[in-house]
Amino acid sequence: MIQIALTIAGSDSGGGAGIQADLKTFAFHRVHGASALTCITAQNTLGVDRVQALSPEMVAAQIDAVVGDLGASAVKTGMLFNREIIEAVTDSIERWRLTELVVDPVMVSRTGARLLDDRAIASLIENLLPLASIVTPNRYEASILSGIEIDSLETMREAAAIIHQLGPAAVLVKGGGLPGKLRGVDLWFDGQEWETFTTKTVETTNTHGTGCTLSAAIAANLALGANRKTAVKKAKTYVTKALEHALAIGHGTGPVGHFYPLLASPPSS
Ligand code: PXL
Repeated sequence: MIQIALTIAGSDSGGGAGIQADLKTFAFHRVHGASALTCITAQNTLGVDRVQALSPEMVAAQIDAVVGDLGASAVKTGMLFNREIIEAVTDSIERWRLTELVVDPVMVSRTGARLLDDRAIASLIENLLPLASIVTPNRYEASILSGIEIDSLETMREAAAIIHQLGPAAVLVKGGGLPGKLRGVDLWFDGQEWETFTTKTVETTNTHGTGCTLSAAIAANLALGANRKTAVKKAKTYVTKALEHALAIGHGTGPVGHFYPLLASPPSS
């Protein structure tokens, strides 16, 4: 039976991050992807030109339409943009009792565009994090959520412990961007077990969509029935492969190669 995963996230018109990355990632995993759009970005590999949010009612209506008919074995959230949308999403997740929830606490784009306003951070912490099965902050987001400056494995640990106290079942602090050996190290804490996941670092500048792709791949693996830690391990392997096959397109930071196995075999007619 085909599984269904739902992404609640923003659109990246350039196709590298956001909803577009999530749906391609779900398809790679042979999971049917459904989406509830939170906002539209005018965006390419060079950056975000413009953002327009949808109304919280429209976000909730999409979730209701999808879950009321198709159900969802796992859900991920990405760019939520403002407090009203976070409140609508939280309410829908509670109402539909969606339990396998991956929260990617997207805050700023690589080029510095704000993807979550300041008022929204408190709501994310208060309302959404306690519902999460796994929250996947990068170093920058983990600093904001924990109040700890992160520059080492030790400070990653401190931040993970604080974020876990905020209520998610598990925390994955991503070390991407840390200097030297820690660059490919992500730290897992579920309240009992600590684990570091290390993958080889891939030398590419085409990394757009990496975070979205990881959280979507975790959700896809959860939808397929993997336990949480295994879902993270498998998702990391997929992202590494997608980075190895990143696409050198556009004039800026190209996207990871979400559908890399298809690149090797042209479509048959
Ligand atoms: O990578 C974070 C992210 C999430 N969602 C959307 C984005 C981005 C980064 O640019 O555009 C829609």
